[in-house]
Amino acid sequence: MLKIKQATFITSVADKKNYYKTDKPIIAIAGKSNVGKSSLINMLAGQKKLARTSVTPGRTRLINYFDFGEFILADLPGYGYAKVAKEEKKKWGQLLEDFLSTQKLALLISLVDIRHDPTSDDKMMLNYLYHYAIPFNLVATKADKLGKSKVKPRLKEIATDLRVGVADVIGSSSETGYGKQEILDAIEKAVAVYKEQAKTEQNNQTEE
Ligand SMILES: Nc1nc2c(ncn2[C@@H]2O[C@H](COP(=O)(O)OP(=O)(O)OP(=O)(O)O)[C@@H](O)[C@H]2O)c(=O)[nH]1
Ligand SMILES: [Mg+2]
Repeated sequence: MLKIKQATFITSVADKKNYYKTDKPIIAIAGKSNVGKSSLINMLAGQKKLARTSVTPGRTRLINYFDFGEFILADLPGYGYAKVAKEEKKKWGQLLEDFLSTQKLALLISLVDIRHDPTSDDKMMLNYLYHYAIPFNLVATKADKLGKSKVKPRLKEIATDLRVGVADVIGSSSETGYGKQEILDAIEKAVAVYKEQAKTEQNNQTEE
């Protein structure tokens, strides 16, 4: 079972020249502004103030990297904030596509708000993931805002809407810690797969 001993902030990056290079597996966190990306990172770290959470969404255009020991977490800028102009949205799309095509990821965790139906941006995100063959999990955030009996049926609805298996959608709450272990389990699996692949690639190279 994966346990986080300590997590530290590494760096903020604005463009692809400076993407963080590491041998450790990288897990990225994506989702629209205000969905709870930074809060989720704090929950996983067991630290309240590791990633800055914001009441006013949609201002950060930076990728923030955190060292979690076994792996690196990348907090991606939020997308789809209603008040952001078209030009801004285009820039965000470019940044995201650059990132997904350049930085090799062990897993991308795509966040949606459990109370809302996935947006066209959420669906575009999934299309990128399929296109670049990036392993992903979906996390439905803010489950504490729903009555307990409503959580499971909502996860199913979200899975159907996004055409993914219901086992790929994890409910979570950064307020109560609900879903934390399930997310860590998904990360642990992805890290193991990533390391296995890296080993195979290395062996292939020595054989050549
Ligand atoms: N009730 C509840 N509130 C949450 C949860 N997660 C996040 N929030 C609140 O939602 C707001 C946005 O959270 P952030 O973690 O800053 O969201 P973000 O996705 O990082 O936002 P950007 O960085 O602006 O894209 C904050 O007021 C959080 O306190 C949750 O699980 N439950
Ligand atoms: Mg944030």
